[in-house]
Amino acid sequence: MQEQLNRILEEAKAQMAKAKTQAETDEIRVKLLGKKGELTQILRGMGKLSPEERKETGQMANKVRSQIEGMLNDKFEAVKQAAKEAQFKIEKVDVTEPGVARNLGVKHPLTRTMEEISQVFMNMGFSIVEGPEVETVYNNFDALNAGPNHPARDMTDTFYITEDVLLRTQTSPVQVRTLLKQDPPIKVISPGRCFRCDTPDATHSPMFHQVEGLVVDEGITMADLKGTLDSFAKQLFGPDTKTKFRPHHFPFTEPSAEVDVSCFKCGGKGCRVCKGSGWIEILGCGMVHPNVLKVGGLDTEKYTGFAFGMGVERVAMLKYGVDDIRLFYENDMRFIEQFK
Ligand code: 2NM
Repeated sequence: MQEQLNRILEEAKAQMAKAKTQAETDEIRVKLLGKKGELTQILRGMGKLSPEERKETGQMANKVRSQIEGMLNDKFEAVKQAAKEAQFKIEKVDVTEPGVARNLGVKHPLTRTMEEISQVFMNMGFSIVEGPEVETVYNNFDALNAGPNHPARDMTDTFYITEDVLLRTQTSPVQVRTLLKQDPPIKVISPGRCFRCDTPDATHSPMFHQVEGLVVDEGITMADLKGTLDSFAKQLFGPDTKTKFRPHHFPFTEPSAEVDVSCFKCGGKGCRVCKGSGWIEILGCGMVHPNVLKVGGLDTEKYTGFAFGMGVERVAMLKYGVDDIRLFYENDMRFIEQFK
């Protein structure tokens, strides 16, 4: 029986050396020490022994048992530690590995330009107003002092939906709505889509974008107009930008002007962008015509105002050196992704 015990102890040592996982050590524990385990069987068979033998064998069996238990516990801890270290190895973060490049989207160049223009005016205290792209003929033409025979009303220039409803040809009807709704002081810009019956080419598109502005209060003068637009040009094109106001004509303003900025590419010396002149036409403007102010029910002796408008595509083409307006609408990612 003592021999058997020694054999069990040797076997336990051998098996334990092979065990690699917690499950394997548990298996050994059950096989040797469990209810039906080898050691348990031996202890059960001790009843048949003489009292002396029983005492001696009992002591030995207990010693073997506690030896095996000690070994099992050591092994269990060692295997547990090894498993933990293996897990740490798998989970290790190598901070020197290169990152995964994420392909981020970009804002469309027109959205970006429109936002840049809007931001400059917001910084100067303008609010943004929006209105419908489908407008009344009244808001788009009559209220803006375009006489009944004004050429802009022509069927061939304007998308009419009915006799009284059209796709707006500019965003100024939004300002008419503002005049009808709000008392001075008024200081708004209206960015948005416009539509004109044009055949597409490098500089024309039947759908395009504008940002127009309107300021109305007591004592607004041409000096406010010039100061505001000169500051705008410097903020959008750089602090060295100069402006030039040339007389022009619009039905809704009197006097009216077109504004040129000194070429931001060559600084005024003359290049391809400014076609050698050193100047680039950027917007139209003027003092709001009394007939337009009257639409808002304003006393034209008390209130005056200025207004302006610019094409977003034109600004974007100049700023980013785009030579064909149609590129903005083709959604070719090779074009759009260049504006990162
Ligand atoms: C332009 C040029 C000049 C303009 C006028 C108005 C309104 F509604 F106040 F009459 N809004 N925008 C205006 C004036 C627009 O675009 C080239």
